[in-house]
Amino acid sequence: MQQYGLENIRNTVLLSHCGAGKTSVSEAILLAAGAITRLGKVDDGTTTSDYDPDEVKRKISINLAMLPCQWKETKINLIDTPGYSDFVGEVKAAIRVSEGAVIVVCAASGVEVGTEQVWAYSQEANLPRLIFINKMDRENADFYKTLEQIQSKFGTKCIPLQLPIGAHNDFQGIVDLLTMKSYTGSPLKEAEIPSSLRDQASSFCEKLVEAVAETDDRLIEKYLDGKELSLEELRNGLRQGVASGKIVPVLVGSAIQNIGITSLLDAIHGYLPSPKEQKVLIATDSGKQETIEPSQDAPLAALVFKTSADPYVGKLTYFRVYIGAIDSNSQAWNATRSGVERIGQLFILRGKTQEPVSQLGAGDIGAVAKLSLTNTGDTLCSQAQPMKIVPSLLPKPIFSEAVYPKTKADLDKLGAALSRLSEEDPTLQMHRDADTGETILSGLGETHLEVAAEKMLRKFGVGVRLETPRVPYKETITTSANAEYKHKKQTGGHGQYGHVLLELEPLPRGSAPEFASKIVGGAIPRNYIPAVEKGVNEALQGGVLAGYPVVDIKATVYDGSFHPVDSSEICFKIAGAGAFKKGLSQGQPILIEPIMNIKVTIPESLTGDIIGDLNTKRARVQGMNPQGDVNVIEAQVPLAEILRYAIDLKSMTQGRGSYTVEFSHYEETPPHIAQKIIAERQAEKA
Ligand SMILES: Nc1nc2c(ncn2[C@@H]2O[C@H](COP(=O)(O)OP(=O)(O)OP(=O)(O)O)[C@@H](O)[C@H]2O)c(=O)[nH]1
Ligand SMILES: [Mg+2]
Repeated sequence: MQQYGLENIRNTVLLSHCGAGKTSVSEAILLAAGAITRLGKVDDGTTTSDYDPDEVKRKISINLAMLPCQWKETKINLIDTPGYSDFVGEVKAAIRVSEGAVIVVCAASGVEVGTEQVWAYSQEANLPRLIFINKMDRENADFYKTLEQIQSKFGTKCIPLQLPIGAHNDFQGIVDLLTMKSYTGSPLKEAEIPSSLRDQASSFCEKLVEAVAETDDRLIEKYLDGKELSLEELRNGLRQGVASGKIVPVLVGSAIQNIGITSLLDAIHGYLPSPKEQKVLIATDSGKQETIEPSQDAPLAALVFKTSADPYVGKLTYFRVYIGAIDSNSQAWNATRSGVERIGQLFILRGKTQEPVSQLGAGDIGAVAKLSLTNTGDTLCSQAQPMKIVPSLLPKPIFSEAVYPKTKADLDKLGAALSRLSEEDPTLQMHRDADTGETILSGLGETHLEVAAEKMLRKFGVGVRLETPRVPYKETITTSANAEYKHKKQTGGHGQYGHVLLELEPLPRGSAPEFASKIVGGAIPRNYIPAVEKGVNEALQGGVLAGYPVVDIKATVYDGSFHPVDSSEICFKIAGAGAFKKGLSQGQPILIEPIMNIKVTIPESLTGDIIGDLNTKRARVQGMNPQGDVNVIEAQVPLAEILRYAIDLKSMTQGRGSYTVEFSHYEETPPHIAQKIIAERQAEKA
């Protein structure tokens, strides 16, 4: 097995809007580098990357996939990611462990919402990047129009390294602007630059040389003196320009026709940085972050960035080594959980293929099965020199559905399956809603949860139905009321007797229920008062309107009577509950509903539409904060109106919007809406 030095590795993430061709590009790269012998196709479900049955079925990527290959003396750990926004957790994890990115743009669709999003993520992560304009063979493919969009969105630092020769059916190859050589055919062969492209190529070449010269004082001096820069100077300058983010080279090709793939490999190898050039970001004990130098000859530090739950192998842990090396059949210290972890056989993954290795060194990425203690985000290191590498920040769940098991057997396995699922995908969370009794699964969108449900069936054999969660309505009163209830029964010998007078008062929203006794002079003997309270507490569980829990209320027992023989605790409990229910009916009861604070981030130009829609959802808009070309709208809105907001917002903004939501308080449900809810509940009960 070959070990790679830090400078001979490129951890490279493929990013794009969904469907721009990341997976197809990755497959073409693996073939070009000799890692596979047959080119798989997304549409046939035969790619190395999209091997998961959910991916094959939907013809989209859902999980990040490791796709290592060797190019020249360098190991390229290509990471394919999903473009669909529900799976952004995978994208963020892949970005975290990469030093460079290739952003794939479709030559026919140009810059799309997802392109802007992944650009922003790689910007946030300070990730040096290349752009690959793919699908030049497609009808409507337009290199120059796409380039113009790229430059107007992301700046003129995005500068072509190549020009396409022909397009659509007639896409033949590329002109390399650094060498001013042209390559056509598959595999590419050197050819003359077509005469029709010569002027164009010279002018783009000049722009490229100027951009490269500007990255370095020595180069710009030479350039301004009118001296020619050597190819080596240009390549070094370009490499530095990419590393510092001053230049983003634009390449072009077609994954399906295998054009431009080897020059993309050359560019990843030649211009993207290696792990040696990326500092390691660690969290200090005081909660701050600092960076340290990567190194091969120091005690181990590796970050776990993904866990997958496999029904056969069990838990599979993906990690990237930053410092030192990790060995098969060894031990490591989990600094995040302060415990020793036994490390079994190490693997290199290529899609679903696992290749055993005895050691993985700094900069490299691998996997290990059946760790007991370790979760995504943890650092494995040496106990003598513990440290915590900063993991990727995960997006918070925004879309929830209630999970109902299909059968009794499914119910028994549900809890375990859900917890393994959220272990595998930390952007999935689950909890039990104590008010509605439902098990709630939350994630990043509808597709995310659908895929989770399918996975649950396929991997753990648990069948579930997903439904829109119930709203935890509550009931309360609006005026004080006095109520009396006498429980009296004479049956044969021993009778039953309990008699309670209660005063009910509304309390401010969010109060805990209160109970008090003002009994003096023994109208009810003291030992029966707790029984009255028990009765009240039971009656609190379901109100008189629609059986929702009763809140924000104080009950005071102030009078009553008893019978020396027939009274008992149970009689006073019944009387307490009876008086409470009567009092509720008399206290002008209302339904109250949860109100949420919502923060919606959208492109400025859509502000009117989004506010208009929020108004139809009974929202109160509380503020707007324009930030650049986006607007952040803050509002309060009833939970009942935004149960499917993730879907609404996606369609209103074509995926450009995002939001966060949190509980604020309870408020009265408007009467005409309350009537409907009450009628529905009654129908349900009947
Ligand atoms: N004509 C043409 N079609 C392509 C090319 N590259 C990809 N496609 C097609 O575009 C579609 C999407 O390709 P994928 O490789 O799955 O794109 P992706 O970016 O991985 O998609 P997600 O994983 O869903 O984000 C498939 O039907 C591919 O066959 C190309 O160079 N030319
Ligand atoms: Mg894909």
